[in-house]
Amino acid sequence: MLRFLTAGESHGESLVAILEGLPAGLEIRSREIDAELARRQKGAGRGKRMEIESDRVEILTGLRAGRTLGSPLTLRIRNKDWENWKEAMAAEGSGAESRPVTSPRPGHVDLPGGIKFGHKDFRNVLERASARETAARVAVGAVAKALLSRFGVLVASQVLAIGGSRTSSVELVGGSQMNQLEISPVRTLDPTAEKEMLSLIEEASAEGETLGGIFEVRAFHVPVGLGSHVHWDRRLDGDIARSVMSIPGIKGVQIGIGFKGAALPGSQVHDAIFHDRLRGFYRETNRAGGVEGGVSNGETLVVSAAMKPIPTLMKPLPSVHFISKRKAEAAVERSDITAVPAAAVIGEAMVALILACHMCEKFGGDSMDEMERNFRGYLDYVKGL
Ligand code: EPS
Repeated sequence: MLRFLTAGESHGESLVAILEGLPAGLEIRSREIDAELARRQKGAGRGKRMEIESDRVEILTGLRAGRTLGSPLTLRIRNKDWENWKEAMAAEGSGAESRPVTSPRPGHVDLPGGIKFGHKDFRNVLERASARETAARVAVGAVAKALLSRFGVLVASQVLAIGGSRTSSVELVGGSQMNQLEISPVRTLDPTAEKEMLSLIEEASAEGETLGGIFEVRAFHVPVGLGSHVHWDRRLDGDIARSVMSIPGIKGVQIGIGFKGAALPGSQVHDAIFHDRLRGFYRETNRAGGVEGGVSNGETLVVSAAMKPIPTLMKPLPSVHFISKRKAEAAVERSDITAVPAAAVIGEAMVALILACHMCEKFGGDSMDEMERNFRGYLDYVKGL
């Protein structure tokens, strides 16, 4: 079983991730992880923090001569901003009294988290709740992508909407689109929507507002048969929904046409089945988004997610001072105007991790060689059908 944990506070010394369950012999390159970290840092609408950080991974355990040992892989990303927070965030001493946060932000975990954990200073909540943590997820996601690429599985993403601006549907199929997406400041293939999104972000910035949006993650060449229909917690769609929903700010996740399908008759929702000698079983449509009954069906996996606007508003909403109970404006912390392009990259990481998890479960093996043998045997079986 592949599993991971992250640790670290937004303005603490470092973020750390431990990924356990990787087969031995997988080649990992730190520069490939760094490239993914840089993709997460990009995008119009990011705040000043991204100007401070230039995230780099250090691989502390689990790797020898560039290949996994089968032991836990530990990754560290240092926070450059730590220099400015050494006192306030020190593990010991009395510096924690500086920079308190006492008026909870509506939409943020400040208030429920503070009540739950008994904190009177919401900094004790927000330091861990910060989306800074997602840098660690992207680092482990990059390792998951390295594993998937050995089996031909590729994960990509695009932004479909920011604020009220939606792209006209350009189907993401890979190839040269991938470069185009990296160049776009809002990760879109639609130049008209790109302009509109950029001006919405500028307007929001001028008005002290924030913006949400929608992104889509696609995984190409996912083999048929990942996940299972036999029990609720083995379903691929359930795992994907949970992992994408766990990204800060995500309020909805859909697979395939998702919510749209609820209003259509069955004949316009389900994907007719075809077969030919070359392709085996295939579909001409993919409204299911690559999963039927909790099991991948061999078509492209299509997941989209809606992100709410970031709760830190430069023109804050009314709130209440936690101690005095007097009316107060919600706390203002440095933040982003929108982080939808970054969330798309984090979405890729989460989908890659879940797919890697299910690949390890299905094809098992303690080494990459063993896993690849199992995979090839299964593909031969599928081809023979
Ligand atoms: C982020 C780091 C944070 C924020 C943002 C994303 O850094 P700081 O709080 O020091 O500015 O810029 O976090 C949030 C949007 C949030 O809700 O916490 C990052 O590394 O992505």
